[in-house]
Amino acid sequence: MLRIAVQSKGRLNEDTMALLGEADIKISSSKRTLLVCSKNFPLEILYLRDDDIPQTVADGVADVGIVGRNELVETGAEADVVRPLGFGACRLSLAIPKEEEYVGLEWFNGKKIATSYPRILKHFLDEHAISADIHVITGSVEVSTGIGLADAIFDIVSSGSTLVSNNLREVEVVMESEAVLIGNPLMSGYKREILDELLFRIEAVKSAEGKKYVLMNAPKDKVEQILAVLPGIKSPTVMPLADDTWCSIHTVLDEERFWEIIGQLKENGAQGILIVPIEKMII
Ligand code: PRT
Ligand code: ZN
Repeated sequence: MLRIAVQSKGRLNEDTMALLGEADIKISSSKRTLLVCSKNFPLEILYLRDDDIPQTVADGVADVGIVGRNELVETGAEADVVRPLGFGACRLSLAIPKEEEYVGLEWFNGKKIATSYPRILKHFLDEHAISADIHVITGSVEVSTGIGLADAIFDIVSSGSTLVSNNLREVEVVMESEAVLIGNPLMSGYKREILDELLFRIEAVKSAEGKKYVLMNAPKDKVEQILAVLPGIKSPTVMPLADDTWCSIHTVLDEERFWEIIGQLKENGAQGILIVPIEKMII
């Protein structure tokens, strides 16, 4: 049995549970105790606060965990990053009152900076030989300057709207973060095998993200032009139809380029274009 530590509630919980669900790992949602066993995969789910996940994995109390890279780095816990997961994207930034004139990093010399990430901030300031007073607070960092608690803040930014509504301006991005799958470096061979199976499933889910399966009928004399506009994973599949002047073309398309490509397919005479969602893709 492999034990995974996940955030019990909060920003990463929903995407984490959705990822496990898409990997067909069934977890009873009614029984929200601290530790829940999957019904169809050798996985135990340990629900924790995100702050506790890195150390729990480093100590081997959980074998793997899903947490923001920012938390992993801040705790300094000795856990390996097994795989970035592509959700929970944010950055750790320095922000100052918007009316202040920013002259560069020296602005922070002698200033008081409020943050919940003192370790990452100290490392950054030391690296740039800036001497500032780090004031640690655990919540609502963004109000610190408004109430006179600090001159600047160092906090998580995602859309930036929290900074704007607190009259702050982002001046330095110190670290980019996203949710990562972390693992205990000393995991047994048996647990590693389960982790490999979990990774295989995550890979299949992630490969299918943003992709559509597209089928269309095409006049045979236009197949070459149509194939030229299809990026496809490998070469698209071309199959004969009962009417031998037509054929059927199947391929996989990126959602992002989708409408642009469909337009070109139609111009080249493709008809009956079907777009089908892809659940998993094993490359
Ligand atoms: O209860 P627990 O301790 O488990 O949760 P928590 O309250 O400590 O963390 P939570 O759930 O808020 O965040 C978990 C993780 O999500 C973080 O460690 C980040 O890796 C990631 N993440 C992604 C974010 C954000 N985006 C985010 N926008 N974490 C926090 N925020 C906050 C930020 O602190 C700020 O107050 O949102 C505000 C900024 O958002 P914008 O969009 O206005 O810029
Ligand atoms: Zn937390």
